[in-house]
Amino acid sequence: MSKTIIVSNRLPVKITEKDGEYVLNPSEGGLATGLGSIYRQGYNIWIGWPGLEVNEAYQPQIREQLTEMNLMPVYLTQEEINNYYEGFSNEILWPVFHYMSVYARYEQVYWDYYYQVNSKFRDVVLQVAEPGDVIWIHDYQLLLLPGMIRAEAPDVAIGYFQHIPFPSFELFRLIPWRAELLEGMLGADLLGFHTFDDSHHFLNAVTRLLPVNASANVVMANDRAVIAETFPMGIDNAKFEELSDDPEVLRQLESLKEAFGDTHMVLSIDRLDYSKGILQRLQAFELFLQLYPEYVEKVILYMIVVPSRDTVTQYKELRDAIDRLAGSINARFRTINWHPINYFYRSFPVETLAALYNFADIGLVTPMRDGMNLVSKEYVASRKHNNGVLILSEMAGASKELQDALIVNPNNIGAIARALHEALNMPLQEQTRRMKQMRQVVAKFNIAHWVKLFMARLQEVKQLQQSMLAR
Ligand code: GDG
Repeated sequence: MSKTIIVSNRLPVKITEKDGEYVLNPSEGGLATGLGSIYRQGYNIWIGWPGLEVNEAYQPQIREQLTEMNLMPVYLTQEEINNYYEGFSNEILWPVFHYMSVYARYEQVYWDYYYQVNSKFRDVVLQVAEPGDVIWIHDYQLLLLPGMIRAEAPDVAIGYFQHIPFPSFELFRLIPWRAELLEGMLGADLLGFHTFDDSHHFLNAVTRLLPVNASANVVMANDRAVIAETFPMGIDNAKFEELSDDPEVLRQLESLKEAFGDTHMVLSIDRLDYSKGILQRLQAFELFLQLYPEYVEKVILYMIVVPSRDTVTQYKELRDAIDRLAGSINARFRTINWHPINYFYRSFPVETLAALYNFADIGLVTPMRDGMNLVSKEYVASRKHNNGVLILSEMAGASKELQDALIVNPNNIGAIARALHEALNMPLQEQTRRMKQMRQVVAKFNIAHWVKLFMARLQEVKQLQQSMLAR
């Protein structure tokens, strides 16, 4: 019987280690939930790195525990983590794909490890893959994997989905190993991206860098038709709707009402990353207070930055710059009873996030570049009274779907400041009209829908190829 194999850099599990004891907990991210309907069934399986270096003596024991959860580990050494993950993935692909190529460091050793670790993933996949199986690979850490598997198992169906943007050719061409990366991707039968622009950029790069023929969204690679298409990812909408009525969320919502009363809350939630536009957002909020001083003591910016990669110099510098700017804005505008920015550098339980999504009058999401951006959709899904305003960057994939947000260019500080003013003055009727439209989109194109669509299309593409071969 054929099965489905999901492959991603990280397994959907959190492993913590204390005094040599390892504790495993399933992670609750949207992707893990969405793909749960697949990998938990029958012989299906999810392959990936457990997220930390596991002492060799404990590897068999953890493997056993993971097997019970239909998960299969790819163990990585510290050197592999440093060079394949921190290095090639996060210091080359991440910045270039987010249009921040000045941050890229094209080290040969990064490439060597990227190749080595992708081969390691291939070996683990091949231990379990059989003819007729469907393999779904996720994201930029594994660009070589489709090609590596195809070389050894020509008949399996391979899908690949990219969660981050695919940059324009002028950016992509900068990467020394650009052709090898594209050849790796073309091992898939179906390549999925969040937006039309991403798939278009991919197709453009392929036709300009490789000797292949392409027509519309079909690339002919070694007599195999490879299809690139758009699958905008959704969220677990039902979960956020349910959270809005959860007793713990309602309790926290009451506390927020007590603490902030009639003060308008502008909410911003991101991982620490230079692609998220956090400094520009702070500058815009400062300009807003300067342009519209009548809002002093009437508005706060509630800003959560979730720690990430902060041992890397650029991230540490960004964190310091955010600390300084938030501090200086608070020092400049604060009064005895009020300070304009509540800034947190840590993560919170999802119940707290849900309470904030419910409470905040404005969701402010202004990344410089973002594959999709799920926070914007979670804010919308949580607005059960159909009020509130979303301000959204045109550089986030989500802006293609959430067209009733106030759409801004995140580099235009003045435009963000004016959008804040417009949002605060938007009549309730207008808020409701916009929010209802967006809620319909988020509810319909949810994560389960996305998974179903991608899997169905992959089956279709595979059948199409087989019928072409039979002719
Ligand atoms: C990549 C792409 C694309 C945040 N803070 C806390 C917390 N979160 C959760 C949010 C949301 C998720 O993390 C962040 O998702 P994003 O989509 O905004 O961003 P990335 O992590 O960069 O994800 C992105 C995505 O892949 C999917 O394809 O949209 O463009 O970069 O779900 O709720 N969760 C909890 N506490 C926090 O403090 N529990």
